[in-house]
Amino acid sequence: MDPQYIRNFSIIAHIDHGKSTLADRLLEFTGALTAREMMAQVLDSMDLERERGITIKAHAVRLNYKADDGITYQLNLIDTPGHVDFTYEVSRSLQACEGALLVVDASQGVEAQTLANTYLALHHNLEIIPVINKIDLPSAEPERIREQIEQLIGLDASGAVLASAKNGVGIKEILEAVVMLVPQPKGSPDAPLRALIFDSWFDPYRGVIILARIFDGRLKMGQKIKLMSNGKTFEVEGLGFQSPKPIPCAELAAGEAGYLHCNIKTISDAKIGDTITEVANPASEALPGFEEIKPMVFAGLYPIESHEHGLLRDALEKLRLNDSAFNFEPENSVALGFGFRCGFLGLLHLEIIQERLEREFNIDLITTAPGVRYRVTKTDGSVIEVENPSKWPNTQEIASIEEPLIDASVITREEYVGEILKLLEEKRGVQKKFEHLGSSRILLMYELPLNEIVLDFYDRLKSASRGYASLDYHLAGTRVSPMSKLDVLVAGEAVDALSIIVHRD
Ligand SMILES: Nc1nc2c(ncn2[C@@H]2O[C@H](COP(=O)(O)OP(=O)(O)OP(=O)(O)O)[C@@H](O)[C@H]2O)c(=O)[nH]1
Ligand SMILES: [Mg+2]
Repeated sequence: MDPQYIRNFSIIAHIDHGKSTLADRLLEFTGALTAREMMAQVLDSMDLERERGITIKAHAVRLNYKADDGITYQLNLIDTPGHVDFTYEVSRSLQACEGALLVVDASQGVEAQTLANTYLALHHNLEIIPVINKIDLPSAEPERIREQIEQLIGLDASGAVLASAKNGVGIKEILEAVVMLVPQPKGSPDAPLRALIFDSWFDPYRGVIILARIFDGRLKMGQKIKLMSNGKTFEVEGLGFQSPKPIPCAELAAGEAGYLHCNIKTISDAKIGDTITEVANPASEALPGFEEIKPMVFAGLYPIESHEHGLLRDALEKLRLNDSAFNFEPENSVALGFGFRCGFLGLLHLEIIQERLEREFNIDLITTAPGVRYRVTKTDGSVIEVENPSKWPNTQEIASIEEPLIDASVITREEYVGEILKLLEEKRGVQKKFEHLGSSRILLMYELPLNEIVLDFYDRLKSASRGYASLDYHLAGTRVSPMSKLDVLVAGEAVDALSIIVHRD
């Protein structure tokens, strides 16, 4: 299709502000799904997503929309997760788009991830269209939220669409805004092929399935393609787009997004962020990829029944195929036997993997206390990274220890600030900013050790604020701290599985 008639956009928001529900309405309105096929948050296809009502993975779909100008546009929409653990999904999705719908709950207003995701979108130079959602709620204050968006984010919200994703209000206005305001994709269908891999997963029958955004050139059935990071070549065996059912097509051209498979057997060959080009007419330069994501939180997973160790390894390998953010290596413990040390993006990610193992693979698990990765400089000058208390060096061998830090922002109401400040101080936080946001809301920015938020921080924050606090954070370097291994003795003997790393204080 002529790029002039293509619009690529993401839906971003704080958790639960209604992204997936809005996606439902857009699918329905454009006729991608009939009322009979429709169910709530239809793009959240994983069982766990449906049960918990949260989005974990980003989902891309193509819609056709006949606009008021009489032209039918191709809209490629990506619904994204709102939880901070999955920010990398948002950031990848944004790189495949020229615009973003910024959904803000009309009663809750701007929250921590609203800000974080807006900054991500601005960083990618996207056109941002504010949508004030849930105006059907009795507590909705759309005009106040409009002011908030202007003051806090600095976006012009005079044209913000007032919507109720639940009741289907404002849907046409949103689609018109997308068509009018989101820029058409740049890039030329006649240039050498460059397609960005922004997601991939493993299908037992077809091998790796890739989701790609075509920036230049054309991707065709039967074409010989090359992955620019490793030079490996493949032949395109399947090509199409999701609508949301997979619909095969013969060609994807510059500006479009879709899926392809080409008999890739190992998921690590189709790296997310890599550029696909054509063997016959290769591009000279790869597209800027993504920052590699690294696990931040580590815990040991052990089967309760020791004979299930092999089963657990198989299950972890399967999960890893579709979740490159997660890693594991074997470890053993005197107390718990054979298990795995696993790395996660955060606590929700840990919880989800654990639940999937128990539910999809039927393995009962023991999980050790989550911890973080430290950089230890030894007295002999060597530097090691330690995320496992059982690998902690002897005190005499340690010269210094660096622990990972995060920059955290908390948005809350004035009346809870006292309690929250107490909590942040107790967690060894250093205040960076204390800002009144108007209408008795406060933004707190703190530098905190990552180690301090992996145990009970969320629960404590929730009870300190009665649920009226939102948190966002990202890694922000390290600092030297007197950390120490704490052993727990049972009947006079140290139990390795109970050891944790703590601050000396
Ligand atoms: N009253 C009302 N409720 C809504 C509206 N839109 C969404 N909701 C409800 O808000 C809750 C969260 O909606 P989702 O669409 O799952 O929100 P989300 O932003 O996709 O959430 P995450 O993907 O977890 O970040 C659900 O219970 C929806 O039914 C609306 O316009 N009005
Ligand atoms: Mg969602």
